[in-house]
This record gives sequence, C-alpha cells and structure tokens, in this order.
Amino acid sequence: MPESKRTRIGLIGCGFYAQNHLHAWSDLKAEGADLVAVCDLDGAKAEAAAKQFGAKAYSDARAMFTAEQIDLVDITTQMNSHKALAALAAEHKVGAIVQKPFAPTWADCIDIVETAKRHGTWLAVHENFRFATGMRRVRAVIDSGAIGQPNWARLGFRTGYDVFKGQPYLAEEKRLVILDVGIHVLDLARYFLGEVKHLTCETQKRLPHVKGEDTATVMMRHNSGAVSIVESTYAARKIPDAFPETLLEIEGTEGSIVVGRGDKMQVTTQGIFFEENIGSPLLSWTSRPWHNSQEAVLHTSRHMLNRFRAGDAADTSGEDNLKTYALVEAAYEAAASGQSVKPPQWIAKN
Ligand code: NAD
Ligand code: 89V
Repeated sequence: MPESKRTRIGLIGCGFYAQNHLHAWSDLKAEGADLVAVCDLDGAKAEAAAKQFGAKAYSDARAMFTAEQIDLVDITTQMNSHKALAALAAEHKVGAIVQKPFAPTWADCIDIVETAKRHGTWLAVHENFRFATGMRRVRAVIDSGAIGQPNWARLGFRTGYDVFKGQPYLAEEKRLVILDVGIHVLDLARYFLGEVKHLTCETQKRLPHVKGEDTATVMMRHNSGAVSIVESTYAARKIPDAFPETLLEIEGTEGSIVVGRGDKMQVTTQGIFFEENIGSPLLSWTSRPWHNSQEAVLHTSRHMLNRFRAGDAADTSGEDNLKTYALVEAAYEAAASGQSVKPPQWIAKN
C-alpha cells in the first residue's frame, strides 16, 4: 500500500483492555494501519506498549500530538478523561475513536460530539458488542428474513465473574452496571430491533462491595412495535457462568433465534430448526473466556479504519452512540422515578 494511503495511528491509555486494541492495530498493519505512537500517564506502561508493538512512547497526549503526524487516535482510557482527550484530538485535527462509555454524563457526550463538529473532525465510539462474530451472525439471520419481522426479544449479560479483578475502579462507580455493560446490551437491542419509543427500568444493588447498582432490568417498546427486555448483572450466581457472553432470544413473525451458553445459536424458521456455533476463533493473542470480546476489538478497529479512510461515519459514530447513551440515561431516570421514560425526550431536552 503506498505510504500516502497508510493511516498513522496513535493510542492513548495503555491499560488493561487497551492490550487488545494494541494487538488489533498490530494485526491491521497488513491492512494499512501504522501504530506510530502510544501514550500513558504511567510512563512505564507507555514504554512497555511501545517496546512490544514498535511505536514511540509518550506520557503526555499533547506532546504526542505535537511531535507525531497522527491521522487517527484510539482513546482507550477510562471515561473521565475522554472529553479532554477527544477535544485535544479535535484541536489537532486528528480523528478519534473513544472507548465506551463515551463519557460520565450526557452533557459530556454532547460536548464531545459538538467539539468534533466544530473542528470538522471524524469521531466514533468503540462500542464492540455489535461487531462480535456471534452478534454479526445473529444480525445476518434477521436480515435474511428467516424469522420475519422481529417483535420480541430478551437480551442478557448475566454474570458473577469477578470483573473487579481486572477493572477494580468499577466497584467505586456510583452508576455501575447500566453504564458499564448495560450500555453494550442496549446498543445490541438498538442494533437488532431499532430505535426506542419508551422504556421502564428496575435496578438492584445485591453485591456488598460495590457502590453502584449491580443489577438492572430494562423493558423497552421500540418504534417498530417490538418489545425487548435488556438485563445486565454482575451479581449472578450460576455455574457455568456465561461471562462474557450475551445470551438472547429474538422472536419474529416467522420464527426465532436463541443464543445460549457456549456460543450456541438455535434458529427456528417457518417450522424448520437448525443449530450453529457462532463463537469466535482463537487468535494468536486471544484466550478464553475473553476471546469473543478480544476478537470484537479487531473487527471494530477494522471497521473504524475503513470508515475513517473512506471519509464515512462509523456505524457507532459519536452521533449514533448518543442514541445508545440516551437509553442509559433514560434507564437511570426510569429507575429513579418508577415511571416510563421516552429516550427521545433526552435527545430533545439536552
Ligand atoms: P485502565 O485503568 O486499566 O487503563 C486506562 C489507562 O489510561 C491507564 O493506564 C491510565 O494510566 C491511562 N490514562 C488515564 N488518563 C490518561 C491520560 N489523560 N493520558 C494518557 N493516559 C491516561 O482501564 P481499562 O479497564 O483498560 O478501561 C479503559 C476503557 O475501556 C474504559 O472506558 C472501559 O469501560 C473500557 N472497556 C471496554 C471493554 C469493551 O470494549 N468490551 C472492555 C473493558 C473495558
Ligand atoms: O466489556 C466491557 O465493557 C467490560 C466488561 C466487564 C463488561 O466486560 O467492562
């Protein structure tokens, strides 16, 4: 690929989950992505990533943007730094991919989108559940018409896996399970069933060692008339534990799709039944139980690279992710009020 066609990638935040982003960009070198610089406030983390993946190390994002010619930056820090780092990228006319959650508040999310618009820079959110191999296969079955018009669904991320070991900060979050993982499942509900007219939500705090809600049950009416139930919990007590699988049932006018433990999809279509394993293959750098999530990072990063190059919006652009984030905020509002909440009000209101 001619030099002019290659894309110079920077990455900010060389922490726990970023290792998957670093491997993904390394794999995408063959498709024109050059990871030229990595940055972390913790210089040792930046140096380790730079050494392993052959990039230049920085401990200050502004210094990296000043010294390097970066086309697209992957922001893989925690959400509290997303707004400042995305603004810095925009000021330097650099496209940005921001890890989920977009930001801690709705106002911050709006600010990030508006800042990119003001600078005319490309912006997307790394929301990778919809890019996972298994979820793409479910969507393909829906798109084939095999189950007709989807009209009811239950999607759940129910685990008792110790997510706090790799991500200890989660135990301190006052808004925990909806903002951390419910956000992924709400995005899947949009991906499979379309936009939402209104929703209700009940939250629970069943774990003694966390500050936020660890269980949420959301019920949604979609504009299509479909009804979905979106469940997320870190307090499940079940063996075998499904982590990090999203289990689902989607019913339609002509059949249904069921995804159970072990990446097993069962499809009923016009009276015929078939079963398929929809799990991800293991890559050289992935391992169970995270392998589906890890491979989703590669698919998501490839999507971002290709859309950025083409000058097209990502499927999970900043603007698109506002619609998912609006469901998060509506769910918290509904849980607090005990009332049904219309997400579009959130978009209109803010
Ligand atoms: P982490 O704390 O392990 O890593 C974040 C890193 O960013 C740290 O090393 C920190 O030093 C660095 N950092 C913070 N502010 C910085 C700044 N201003 N400049 C440079 N470096 C800075 O966090 P994590 O667990 O890897 O999570 C990171 C993000 O990834 C979170 O938003 C989390 O929700 C998300 N995440 C997504 C998935 C998924 O996509 N499925 C899975 C896990 C985590
Ligand atoms: O995927 C995520 O966003 C992680 C989780 C623990 C849910 O895997 O935070």
